[in-house]
Amino acid sequence: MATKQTIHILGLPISLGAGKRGMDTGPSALRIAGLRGRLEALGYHVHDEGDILITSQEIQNVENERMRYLPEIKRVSALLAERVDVVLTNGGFPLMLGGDHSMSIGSLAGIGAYCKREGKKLGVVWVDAHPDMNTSETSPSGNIHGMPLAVAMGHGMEDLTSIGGSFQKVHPENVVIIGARDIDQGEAALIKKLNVKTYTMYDVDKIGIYKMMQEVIEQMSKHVDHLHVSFDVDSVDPSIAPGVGTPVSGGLSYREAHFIMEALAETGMIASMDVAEVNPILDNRNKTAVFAAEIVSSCMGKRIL
Ligand SMILES: [Mn+2]
Repeated sequence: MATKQTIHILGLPISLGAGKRGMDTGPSALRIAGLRGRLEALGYHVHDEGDILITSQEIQNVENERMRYLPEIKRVSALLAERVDVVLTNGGFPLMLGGDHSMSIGSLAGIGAYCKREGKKLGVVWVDAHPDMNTSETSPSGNIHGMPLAVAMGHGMEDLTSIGGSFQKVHPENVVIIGARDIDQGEAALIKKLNVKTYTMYDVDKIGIYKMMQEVIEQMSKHVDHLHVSFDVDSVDPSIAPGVGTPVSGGLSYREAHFIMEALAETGMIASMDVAEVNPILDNRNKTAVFAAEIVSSCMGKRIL
């Protein structure tokens, strides 16, 4: 077997972006689910860099109801961005464990900075029940975990869009959202304005997973040379993954989720990954973290045969 890339695990045990507890133990739950061993079994070297420490929610005040916990989220996102950039610059594969989906502000800032410096075109496959395209103006809750994809495309507060450098980290035409079924009004407007390719659950049902992934891969292969997968575990139906930040019924099936990962892995284009919103408080015997660890394995090339 050819020497495989080293996977660098970076944990961001954050739940400030959701404003509720639980996802801050997500990285531990994923490790307990045997993530490292699963990846080593695929032939990878794995370097677990541990977690970035986050100040407890209980000792912070919400200063801005439109952008809850902004100062701490901004601080740790900048730290994560720097570490992701270093891993990529040294030729490693960064695997980010969340934490709520605000984690992707930092990961995409770091990946975007690396790609800009190296002249690479970044593409993002966002697998999620939510498009995470709110801004401080449109968000009904002020929870920042509903904003990371907008931030990565340069929309939202300068505090966040400037992390990793003040530029658009990913161009909307190189973004695909899969599994969406809970979309706020402001998000729908921004999706239309930016023309972000969005496969809602209606589209998954209508097109079928195989043909849909052919389309996604065709779109990505045209322009992209660094493919990032951001997997929010709530994309999957809560019957499979009950332990998530924001469960929404009517999600992807077990096989649909794996097929998405297997099809992307086959392209050989995946260069970084986030796993977001594992919430052990709502879970049942760590079933959701085990599922998420299996999804990471599929994304990293595990095949049935
Ligand atoms: Mn999300």
